This record gives sequence, structure tokens and C-alpha cells, in this order.
Amino acid sequence: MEKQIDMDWWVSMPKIELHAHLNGSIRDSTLLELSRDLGEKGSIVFSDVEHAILKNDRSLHEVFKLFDLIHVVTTDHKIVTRITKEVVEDFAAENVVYLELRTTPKRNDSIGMSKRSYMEAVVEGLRAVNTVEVDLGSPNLSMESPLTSSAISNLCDGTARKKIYVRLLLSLDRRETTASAMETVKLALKMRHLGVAGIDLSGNPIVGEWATFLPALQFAREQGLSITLHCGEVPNPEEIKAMLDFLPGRIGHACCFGEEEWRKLKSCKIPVEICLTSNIRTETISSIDLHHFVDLYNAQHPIVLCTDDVGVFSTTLSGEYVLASSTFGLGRSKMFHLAWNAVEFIFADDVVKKELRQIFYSAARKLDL
Ligand code: 6MZ
Repeated sequence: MEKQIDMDWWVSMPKIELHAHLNGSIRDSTLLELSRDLGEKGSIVFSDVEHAILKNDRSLHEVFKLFDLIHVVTTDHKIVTRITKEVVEDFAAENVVYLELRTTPKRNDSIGMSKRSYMEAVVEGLRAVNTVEVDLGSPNLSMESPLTSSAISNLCDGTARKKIYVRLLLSLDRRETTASAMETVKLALKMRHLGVAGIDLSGNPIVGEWATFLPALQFAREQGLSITLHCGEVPNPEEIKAMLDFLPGRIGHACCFGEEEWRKLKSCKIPVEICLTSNIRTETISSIDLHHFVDLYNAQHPIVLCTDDVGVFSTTLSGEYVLASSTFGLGRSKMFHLAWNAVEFIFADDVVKKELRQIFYSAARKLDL
């Protein structure tokens, strides 16, 4: 009972999610249902997929094999729309007030899918959300109708329709070519008015070379897109150095850093997206009490707790806060302020930041923090 009450508190706390991959965040029930359908059509062997989905411990290598499987099941316009809607509704249900959702635009000629039509299906999913109001950052909307303080307090006490700010990051997969990466960046630029805020570099970290993506990332930055990089998921000092030299807006993971890399990261103050459960499940960090969260937190380095892949790693953002709190002995107030501080690292404009600060301010008073 006590545990249940505690969980309710963590769920009720407003939170910011900055590192969530769409196809890693699908509900198990949806993935099983979609796989069963494909199994009945004979396109896949359902029991193989079921086994892979329900397996709990996966090496990093197995995780990327699972993503290939998930992509077979989900790469269809209608399904992309459905999973986007569900993923946003699930984050909103646990009081994520600002979500940066990332996904890799995919081309599949056999079903007439282009990177653009894939992304249009994602945006349709955002529009289909009906449990909560979705703010996609149309400049007119956010400039002309800022939230009044009573609307913000309503948001926090649940009397108004809830609202979630959603921004999209387009991911470059490390298997892609320079030309393909450039195509994604150009697509991102065309979709800025639909909530696209930046570019992410992700995918299997043992595949591909930094130099392949550098031209597209440089172009993205010149054009005003924000950039986050998966950095140091495996030991690769040369690549880590090159990535830090690039000065991205944020990095994800930072698991396999040596002393020199920590020094550099801290002096550049690049915010780190921390995904505790993901790092433990994939064994990129050997034990939770050895996680670099502690060192970065104590050094007051900018960090934000994130989920990575709620579906694949069976976690939630509230669960990540509970895990950090219990493992590192940080109380509710400290964790609340950690979430609040994440406002400073989002890839949206100052109007959104201001509104989010007010949401946290109201919630702090309500929660007596
Ligand atoms: C690196 C990851 C990842 O883009 O199809 N992805 N890349 N490290 C991780 N940590 C475990 N988790 C997910 O979502 C799935 C894709 O996100 C990237 C991989 O490229 C994966 O194929 P989307 O929506």
C-alpha cells in the first residue's frame, strides 16, 4: 500500500522527457497485437517475435536485433500513427509536461513510404491524441495565447484539460550514408512548423563513423536546428573527443568515458541525458551504484533523467525518478528540482521555457516542496 502511495506521488510530479525513441516506447500489448496480426498473415513467425519482446535482459547487441524486428512490425503509415498517439498519451498519463520524442524517418518503397510520409504519419499521430491537448509549438499559438497563471494552476490540479508540449527530433541511424543523413536534415527543416526542433544521432554504436554524419550535423546546426548525440555508449575515445569538440546541445548516455573525456565534458557543460534502466539492462554500466549519475549530480553538471525506450526496457519516467531517488539517497524535493532544472536544456523556445517554469513553480507550491 505504502509503495502504491509513493508511486502515485512520483507520477503526480511534473516531469520532462528529453530522450525517448518512438519505436522503443511502444506498449508491449500493442507490439504483441501487431505481431500476432502479421503472424496470422504469415509475414513473421509470431512465437519468435513474442519471445524477443517478452525477454527481459538484453545485451546492447540484442537490443538492436530487437529494433530490426520491431521495425518490420511497425513500419506502416497507419501503425506509425497509432504508436505515436499511444506513446504521447502514455507519457502524458504520467504527467510528462514536455516531451521530446525522437524517431528515425524511414523509407520503404514496397509500401510507398518515404521519409516524409513516415514523418507525416507521426504528425498525424500527434494530432490524433485525445486524452490531452498537444502543443506542437506553432509560433502563432504559443506567442498569441500564452498560458495565464490560472490556466497553469488548473493544469496542475487537473481541473483543466491537461496539456503536453511535444517537440520532435529526427534521428540519423548510424547505418545511414551522408546523403541519407542530409535528406533527413532537410526534411527536419521543412517540418519545423510542425514541432520538429532538432536532430539526434543514434543507432548501433559499433556501426558507422562520426565523419559520415558530420556534414549533415554541421548543416543542421547552421540552419538553426538543435543537436543531441548518442555519445560514449561503447568505448571509443576518438569518437567521443570528436563529438565533444562539435559542442552538441546535449548528449545521451556518456557511459564509457575516461578521465580526459569527463574533464572535457564538464568544462564544456554539455547537458547529459541519463537513462539508468537502459544502461543497466544493456550492461553498458555494470552496476547502478557505479552509475556516473552520482558524480555528475554532485558536480552540479547539467543532467536530465530520461527513459530511452520505455517499451523495450519496461520502465517509465516516474520509475526512473524512483530508481535514482532510492539508489542515490536523494529525497523528493531534490528529485523535483532535478526535473524542474531540465527546463533549461529543452530544445524549445523561451516562451515554452517560461511556461514550464511556471508549471513547476505552481506544482512545487501544491506539493509543498
Ligand atoms: C542507440 C538507440 C537506442 O527511431 O525507429 N535507439 N540508439 N542506443 C540506444 N540505446 C539502447 N535505443 C533506440 O526508434 C528505434 C531506434 O532508435 C535508436 C535505434 O536506431 C533504433 O533502431 P525509431 O523510432
